[in-house]
Order: sequence, then structure tokens, then C-alpha cells
Amino acid sequence: MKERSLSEADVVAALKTYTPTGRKDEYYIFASGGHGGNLIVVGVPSMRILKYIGVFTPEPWQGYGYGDDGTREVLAGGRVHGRDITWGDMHHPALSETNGQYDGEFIFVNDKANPRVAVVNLKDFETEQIITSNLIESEHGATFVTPNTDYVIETSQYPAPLGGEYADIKEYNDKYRGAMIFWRFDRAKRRIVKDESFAIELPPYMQDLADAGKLTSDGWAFCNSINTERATGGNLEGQPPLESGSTQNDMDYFHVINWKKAAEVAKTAGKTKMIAGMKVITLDTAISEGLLHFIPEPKSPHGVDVTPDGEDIVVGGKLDTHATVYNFKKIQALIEAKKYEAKDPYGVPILPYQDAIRGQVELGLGPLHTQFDDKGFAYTSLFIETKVAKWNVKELKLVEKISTHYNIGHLVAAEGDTVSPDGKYLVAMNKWALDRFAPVGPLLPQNFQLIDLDGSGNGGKMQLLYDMPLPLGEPHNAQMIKADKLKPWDIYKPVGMDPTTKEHSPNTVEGGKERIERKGDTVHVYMTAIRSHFTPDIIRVKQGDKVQIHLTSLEQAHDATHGFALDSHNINISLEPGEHSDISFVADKAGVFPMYCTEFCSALHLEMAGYFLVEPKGKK
Ligand code: RUQ
Ligand code: CUA
Repeated sequence: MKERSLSEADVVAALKTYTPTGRKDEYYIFASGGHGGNLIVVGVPSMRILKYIGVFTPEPWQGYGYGDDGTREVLAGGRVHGRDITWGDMHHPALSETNGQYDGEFIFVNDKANPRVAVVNLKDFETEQIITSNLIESEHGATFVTPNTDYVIETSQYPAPLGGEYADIKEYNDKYRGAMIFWRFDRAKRRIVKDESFAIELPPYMQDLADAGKLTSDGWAFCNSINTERATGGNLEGQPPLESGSTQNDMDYFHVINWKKAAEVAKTAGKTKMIAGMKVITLDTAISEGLLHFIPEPKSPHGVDVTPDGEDIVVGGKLDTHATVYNFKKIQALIEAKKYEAKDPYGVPILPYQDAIRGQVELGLGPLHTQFDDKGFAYTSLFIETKVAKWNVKELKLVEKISTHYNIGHLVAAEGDTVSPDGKYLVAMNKWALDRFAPVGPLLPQNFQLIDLDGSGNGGKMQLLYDMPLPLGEPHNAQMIKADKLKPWDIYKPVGMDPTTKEHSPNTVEGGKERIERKGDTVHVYMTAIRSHFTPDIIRVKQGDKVQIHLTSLEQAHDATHGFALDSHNINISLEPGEHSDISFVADKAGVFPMYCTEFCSALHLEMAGYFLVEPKGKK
């Protein structure tokens, strides 16, 4: 202790996190990779990074988007207005749930910048689907799942004319709109099904975070809004900048949405309008069917989180020092009694604020997001104060605060969004680790701080245990799941599975049946990989040929991944044991191109290579 200048608290923290070699972590964190567009898997309490999963961004190690037809197709699902988008601004991962519990089967993620949602299968930690609607132009309240993962919620943020139409910003009030999309997830198909999905048109406020009701409040969704002033910016056109125009009012609108009823309405003929291939319940229909109600909420709020019992909804004040606790039963009574205090300019009924809340709790400066434990406490991040506030949900009483470093955004507790959180661990997800790590230039890494909630060895108080820099983009939210809930595969079995379809590929190549076949102008190469060779290892084609390599790994041992790289063609595949991959390209340049395995798979790994020969056009 003396030699390393460690305090007693430091040693206690070390004892709580040190994870000897071979010992596995108790929890997984799935953290959004921010602008990195990928998903980050971290072990708790060791805070060791276990994996990056390519989602919106091509990822070379996994061969995601580098020549493999399956992953290319997944990425193509995320084209926006016909354009390839190879990055994403990932904010909120949501684990699939069964009866409000994480079930460890799937995780969904969003892209704020280019409104898209992706499905990642936790059997192999691979992205299987990216879907977009072209209905909205940005989003933020995504992804949040309903308690049985029937729907994945995606809510727009910056209003725009729906469906990618043009209207001048002067027509903001009339032509710009928001929307909440309910993507229907078909678990058996492992896909979001667009035809069974629907959206609800919303007024042009900037909808912010959302959450789905659970238990008591199952069937409902909640969402915040900012800029109910409908400011548009225009600071070179004589208008106030957006930041001041949008913060004039003391109250904004908390959105209360009856999604179960909306799903019925969406199925009724004539009740929806098709916009950009998406079934949309118009604002007028949403109002007349009683699907949408507003309640005032103080002042440009941010996070909205439903308590584990589903009874209350906590809204983080952001510019207000309180967390406001809405009560679901009170809201229901007001809706039933049609007790409205007013209507918004679009005719949405507004329920009286004082009658809808159970109370407020003063927490400090900049309350954002809230997580829960198993003992009736809530933990709210305080962005401006850079602290976590622990408070008693029933009594609405502040208990204690702990400092974070710095600028905490989201925070994630063990099983923290389920109907039965575990307590134990909390991770503060801080922005800009100003003075925590060895300097690496002007761009700062982010900082995940592990906090012990039990307070053992610390007088029952929260204790900071560990700092983990994250240099890959700004992670926003994360989900923390008990490790034993996940049952990932070791290998693809039987040999020949296509990870994207999770089916035996029709192009699977059996050992001994390797061959090269020409069909018209396409050369099909039926190839296998096994320690330590490709068969065939020489491929001859003619300049201009279309080439399809059908590549099967014959391996069935867990530690037998191969790669397949072809120089100068931007092709790099990771081939896990038993995996089948199809690789299509045009051999448009004559030349000699080595191809080789990119994982050091055996003592003869360097010899796991071959040649791709492209004969010049017209050569006899
Ligand atoms: S955000 S730091 Cu969830 Cu995108 Cu709050
Ligand atoms: Cu196979 Cu290296």
C-alpha cells in the first residue's frame, strides 16, 4: 500500500474488482459505442472489455461489411433515402425482455443521426438486421422494448416533414412533425417486421427519451419533450438561437401513449395513413381515439424511467433541480374522468400536472437519468453537479450522493431496467475524462466508473471502485445483465451455417467437394478452410469475371477461427468454426493477388495462403 500510495479504501476497491485470470465476470454490460456506431461488451466487476460488435459501422476484425454478402446485406438494410451510411450515433441499447426480465436473447440499438434500429443476436453476438423507415429524419427515444419485446420503440427527436418531404422551416408549425414508431419484433423470425409495425404522428416538439410501461403500466409508453416553444433557431435570420428559443417555457409536455390500444387502431382498416411505406396513425386519429395525452413537465427535462413495479414514472429535470415522480394510477384516473386543464395547439388534451404527480424530490443540479435497485432506492445522474444521487422512491427522500468524474450522463445498474433489479453495481457513464488518465491529446476518452451499491466495507455508503476509459465514441446508455442469463454458442453447428440467416447455407461446401465452376460470366469457387489450408489455394479467373467465393469452415473446435483476406479488393472475412460465408465481387483488375488467413490459427498459419490470379483480358 505504501509503495503504491494506496489508501485503505483503494485496497477495498481493488479487492472488490480484482478478477484473477480464468475467473469470469458476474455481469455483462452492453454499452452503446456512440459515434463509433458499434456495441461494446464489458465484464463487471472487472471492467474488462470483452468484445466490440459491429452494428452500424463496418468492423474489419469480424469481417463485418468487408466483402461478406450476408453482413453487406445487413448494412444495406440501413440505407437512408437510398444512401449507404457507414456510421451511426448509437445511444440506447435495450435487451430483449420476457415478462419484464432480461432474457439474454437479443439486444436492440438505435442510431440517433440516421434514424435506424438494429437487432443483435446474443447467440453469436452478431448483428442480424438493420431497419429504417425514412419516415423521420432523426431520433433519440430509442430503443426501448415493451415487457415481452412485442415492440421496439423508436421516437423522433428533431421534427421534420414526415417521409422525407420538403417544407421551408417557416412552415414548421404546420408541416413539421415528430413520430413514435412501434417496430414489431417477431422473436421466432428474429426480425423486426415492417408490415406489422406502425407509427403515431406527434406535434413538432422535440421528443426526447422514452420508456415502456411495465406490470401496472404495461401497455403504455412515456416520452419527454423539449422545445414545446417550437423554436426553430435562425440566428442569422433575426431569430434567437435554438438553445434560448427552446427554453422559454417553465413547462414542457410529458407524453402518455396507450400503445396497446394504438396497436389495435393500427390494425383497423382506414385508421392509418401510409407514409414512406409505414403505417401512421395521424395526430387527429391519435387524439380522437384517446391514444395520446400530455402532462406538463418542468423545464426541458431529459430522462424518463419507469419504476420496477410500473407504478411511477421518474422524469429527470435537467434544467430543474428535481426528479418529478408521475403516478400511473393517478394518470389513469384523470384520463378516465377526461379531466383536462387545456389542449395544446394541435388539440392534444393536457392533464393537470398537480393531480398527475406523486411528488418531487430535490436532487441537485442537472438530474438526467434514473436507475433502480432491489431495495426501493433510485439512483439519478446529476450532469451539472457530476454526482449520482441515491434517493428513496417511496418517501421521495434524498439519501446520499457520490461524486463522478466527470459530467455523468446515463448510469446503469445491474438488471436496472427490469421488474426486479439486482442492486449491487452501478456504472456511471461519464463524458470527457478530464484528468483521470495519461494524456492522449485534445480529444478526451470517456470514463465508465464502477460504483458499489452495497456499501460493504464502506459504512453502507456507495463506493467508487474502478475507472475505465472508453476511447471509441461517446457511449450513452448501457444495459447490465447477469452473465449466466446468456447462453452464447461456441461454434456454428452443424458445419455450414450462415450467421446472418442462422440457417444451413445452400452453398455450403463439403470437404472433398471443393471445386471451381464457371456459369456464364460468373466463376463460382467452392472453397473450404481447415487448419492450415484453403482448398482450392489457387484460383484462376479472367479480367472482368464476376467471382463468387463460397467459403465454408470445416472446423468444429472453439479455438479455430480463420480469416480470409484478398489483397487490393477490400475483402476481409472472419470465419468462425463451422461458419459459411459467400463473397461476391468483380475481378476488374488483372494481376496476381495473394490471399491468406488473417488469424494466427496454427503453427502453419503463415502458410495458410494461396493465389488469386486474374488473367488480363484478351490473353490467349
Ligand atoms: S442521452 S446523457 Cu440518453 Cu442520448 Cu442522456
Ligand atoms: Cu487459418 Cu491462420
